[in-house]
Amino acid sequence: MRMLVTGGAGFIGSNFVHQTVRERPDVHVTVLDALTYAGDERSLDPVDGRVVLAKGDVADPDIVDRLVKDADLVVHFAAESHNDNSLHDPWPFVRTNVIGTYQLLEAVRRYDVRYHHVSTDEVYGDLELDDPAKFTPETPYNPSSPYSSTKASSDLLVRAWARSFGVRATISNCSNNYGPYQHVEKFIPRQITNVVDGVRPKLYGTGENVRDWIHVEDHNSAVWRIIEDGRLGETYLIGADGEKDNRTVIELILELMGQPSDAYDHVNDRPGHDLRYAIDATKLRTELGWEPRYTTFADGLAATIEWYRANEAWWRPQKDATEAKYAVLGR
Ligand code: NAD
Ligand code: TDX
Repeated sequence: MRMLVTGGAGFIGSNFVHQTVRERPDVHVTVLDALTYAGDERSLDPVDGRVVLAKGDVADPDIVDRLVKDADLVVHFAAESHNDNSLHDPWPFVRTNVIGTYQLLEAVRRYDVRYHHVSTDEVYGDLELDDPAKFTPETPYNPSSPYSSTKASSDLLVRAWARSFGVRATISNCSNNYGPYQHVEKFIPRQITNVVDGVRPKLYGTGENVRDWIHVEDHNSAVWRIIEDGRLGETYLIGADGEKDNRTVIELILELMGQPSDAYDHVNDRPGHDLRYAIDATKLRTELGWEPRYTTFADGLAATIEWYRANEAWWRPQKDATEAKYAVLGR
């Protein structure tokens, strides 16, 4: 099988490629990635020789046409993915997330190629802290940020292309991922690398905001389940019952790294900061029999800390520029 993975040099995409090469020798992988600030060729080093990397833009119809024509399956991870950046400059988000998805959909329609769309729980907006509810596939879309609104837009394009044109598509909306190869701009790697540098972790606002953490390997095993057995035209929510407030996560990182658990600073909050995300993954579990493997967050986090300690050469080049961007925002 010939698989085209967009965004395969990013965090989740590169882990997906590693897992695929490891577990599925029959799959030939081509990665289409623009290698933006968030993409790194070195994230594919462990599978060097097993994967073809095409440097290019998902919003460029020519390269998309050429690569989709030769694929049996497209898995679309490429996106501008960081909420804080989207508040500063939304245009790349509209361009990559909306127009890029449009170009891919037109190409898979032209060549009748199976398509899986990787999206986020943020399309549903946020929940109250004391609300027993979780997001389900029936929750109405209500995105808060430029990032989540462009992801919501892309999901709606996929639904329309499936219904109107019969494109063979599935969609997954996953909660917050953690694990190796995540950019140091994101919450968990930012705090781990701060502690390595002797800098105090930075908690936005009160830190009571809740995220539903899932290990990247569990996200990707669910994506494969959906590709193989998901019903066409359907949406599956991916989550592993990992709700934690941000303060608890920072305290756990400090503890696991041998620091006092109160050795962090409160910094300016993110404007429009979503309060809580929580996924009800019943459909995925019952219909497709998927189960997560990383069920103890502290263990997955400890392994992630080890990975960042052992792979400083991978993240070091990004660290100063990332912190300089945050410093301007007082974060
Ligand atoms: P990331 O920012 O780490 O990686 C994105 C990748 O896409 C990078 O390699 C980048 O170079 C590439 N890219 C960006 N613009 C491109 C363009 N125009 N053309 C081609 N490639 C381009 O993101 P991530 O965290 O790995 O997220 C991957 C996908 O998963 C996204 O669609 C995101 O919305 C979704 N998602 C992420 C999370 C999470 O917690 N990180 C949770 C749910 C869903
Ligand atoms: O330094 C920080 N301090 C802090 O308190 C950073 C970078 C973040 N935070 C908070 C903001 C959020 O409540 O931590 C939480 C997680 O922040 P991010 O890592 O920026 O993730 P989030 O905004 O929740 O979005 C992530 O999950 C859903 C991904 O970046 C998205 O791509 C995905 O769709």
